[in-house]
Amino acid sequence: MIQWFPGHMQKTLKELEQQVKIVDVVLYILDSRAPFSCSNPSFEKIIQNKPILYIFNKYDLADEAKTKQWVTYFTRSNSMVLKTNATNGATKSLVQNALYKLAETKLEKYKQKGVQPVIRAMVIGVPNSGKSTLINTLVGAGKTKTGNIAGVTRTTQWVKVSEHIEVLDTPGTLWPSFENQQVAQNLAYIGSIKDNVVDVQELGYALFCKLCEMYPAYMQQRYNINLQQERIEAYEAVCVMRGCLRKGKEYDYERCGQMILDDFRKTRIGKITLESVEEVYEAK
Ligand SMILES: Nc1nc2c(ncn2[C@@H]2O[C@H](COP(=O)(O)OP(=O)(O)OP(=O)(O)O)[C@@H](O)[C@H]2O)c(=O)[nH]1
Ligand SMILES: [Mg+2]
Repeated sequence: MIQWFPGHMQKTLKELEQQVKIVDVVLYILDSRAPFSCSNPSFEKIIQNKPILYIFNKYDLADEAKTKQWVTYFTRSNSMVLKTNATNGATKSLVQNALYKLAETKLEKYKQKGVQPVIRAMVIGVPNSGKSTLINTLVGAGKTKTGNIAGVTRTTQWVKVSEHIEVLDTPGTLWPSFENQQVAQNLAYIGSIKDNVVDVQELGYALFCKLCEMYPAYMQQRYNINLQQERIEAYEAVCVMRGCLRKGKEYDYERCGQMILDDFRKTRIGKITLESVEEVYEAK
């Protein structure tokens, strides 16, 4: 069972409920590799009827065809969807333009008075999805701390992007319990749940099995495996080929598991999306 809901997340959710009252737009960051799993049920109550800018971030790491389907799935009224690589400078104008579009009513109202108002946006999303990176790109400077592990940002922070845009950076938040452990696993695969609260050996093997089903050609190419074999045998063959062995030639499942996770996260296996729209519809 994967479970991770530290105190600072609970505190953040409470704070978001307050901050949302003064924002014009909610910037909802999703990791393109698992956009459904990144949808936090706790956010629904918080967002209420504020306009939403869904950001499909890290789309440079994801399966393009599946991202397209997910974008359609998330397109709804009073919202916009953008695909981004938050580390890329070109993202700045894309996001700014979308913010202005979503805050059109406010802009119009103030225009009549002859002033340009400040647009306030709140950035929310699961840990490690790229919230702080996106803000730094919008500002064009390292205003917030970023890092490739879950839980880097610990407190909320308003950041001035320009004279007319302010954004709130927030700590990545999850929810009190995962009803669906597949969702929890997907979040762990993409690094939104810290590796030290999961069993890396189990997680790595589960990812191996999942990818053999979803992306057999990529797996064959990367690890030269025989997909006709039992999964565990194929996995042990990878342990041997990659030198993941302990003394006495025992399989080092943990090291192999970590390697699979790293390979996936660094797109060495390929550009992968862990869930499909069809799956979600079938589950409904
Ligand atoms: N390839 C790629 N990497 C990205 C992208 N956006 C962010 N990253 C990387 O993802 C990691 C996490 O980014 P952060 O901005 O710290 O994530 P966060 O959502 O603020 O995380 P928390 O503060 O823990 O909630 C960093 O190593 C970033 O460089 C992207 O679009 N593409
Ligand atoms: Mg952060």
